[in-house]
Amino acid sequence: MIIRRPTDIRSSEITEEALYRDRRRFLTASGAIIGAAWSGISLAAPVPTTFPNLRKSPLSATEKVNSWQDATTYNNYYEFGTGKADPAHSAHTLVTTPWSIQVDGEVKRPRTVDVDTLMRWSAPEERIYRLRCVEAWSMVIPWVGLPLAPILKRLEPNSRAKYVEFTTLNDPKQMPGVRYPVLDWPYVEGLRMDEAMHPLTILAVGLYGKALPNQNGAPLRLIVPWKYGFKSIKSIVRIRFTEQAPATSWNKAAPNEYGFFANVNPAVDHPRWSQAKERRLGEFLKRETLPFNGYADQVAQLYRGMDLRKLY
Ligand SMILES: Nc1nc2c(c(=O)[nH]1)N[C@H]1C(S)=C(S)[C@@H](COP(=O)(O)O)O[C@H]1N2
Ligand SMILES: [Mo]
Repeated sequence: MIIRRPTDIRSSEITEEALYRDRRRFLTASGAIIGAAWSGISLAAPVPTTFPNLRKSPLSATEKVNSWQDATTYNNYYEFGTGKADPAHSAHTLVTTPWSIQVDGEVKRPRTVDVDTLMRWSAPEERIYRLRCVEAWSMVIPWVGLPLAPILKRLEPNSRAKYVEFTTLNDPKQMPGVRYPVLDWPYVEGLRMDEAMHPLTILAVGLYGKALPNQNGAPLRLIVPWKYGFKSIKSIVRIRFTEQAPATSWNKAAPNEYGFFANVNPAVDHPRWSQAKERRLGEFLKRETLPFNGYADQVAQLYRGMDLRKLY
């Protein structure tokens, strides 16, 4: 079964969801902005809290999905601490409305776009994707996302644009973790243009049919399902088109461990551990890791002729 009916959801998850819904309701009540958005006035409007009538993408995986609890309480978001539970505890301080994204670099016209504008350009779809962390755990999550390709086209990169760089918000007032020099903040990630334009690449705005919780990268984060999780950058405030490969945070921090491409590759060990197996959250026995996280048929051709042992 791919999507669970409400009757399949354990009571522990319902409690978690109810708390989350209450918090959203509180946020809604505390500002008139959402009302304005629904009445059609663009005030750098927030992402809706639920997405009724979502189109289900045929690009979805057909595996059993992880629980809402797994997806929203076991996170990597170092701006809110390095522990897996830290983001769920601390990310409520992130203010996600209004939210706009600076677009610059190799474009016809540098500009600022808000999330609402992106939502008008491209309808959200539900896509069940695997996310696999370098630390060898994985999850299957029903993301709500906007295909990235049509959005990038609308942003009109020029002919020099060969890469896309993404940057996360860097605000010590909202993000306790950026006071510590764990990474060279802000968090930066990048894709080659053909990777960014691949139909599997999305900008996620939700999961399980609801708006993204802050710990998962609200209001807008990248999901590139064939790459290690660290490429899937959260809470994006800037999209810059570049001629050269952008310098990315994890690559700068430990270039021998984290390459620019970071395609899931069971054949190439991480310097400190094997990549051959992974633990699906909630399962006891490890699984074999699949090349390109199981998306080889769709993406392997992007890397034809490249030595993926060197270009990890
Ligand atoms: N800005 C930012 N984005 C980030 C991270 C981070 O620390 N900061 N962690 C990455 C890593 S290592 C992983 S595995 C995924 C985790 O996404 P999830 O918490 O939604 O499962 O987010 C990625 N995006
Ligand atoms: Mo990760």
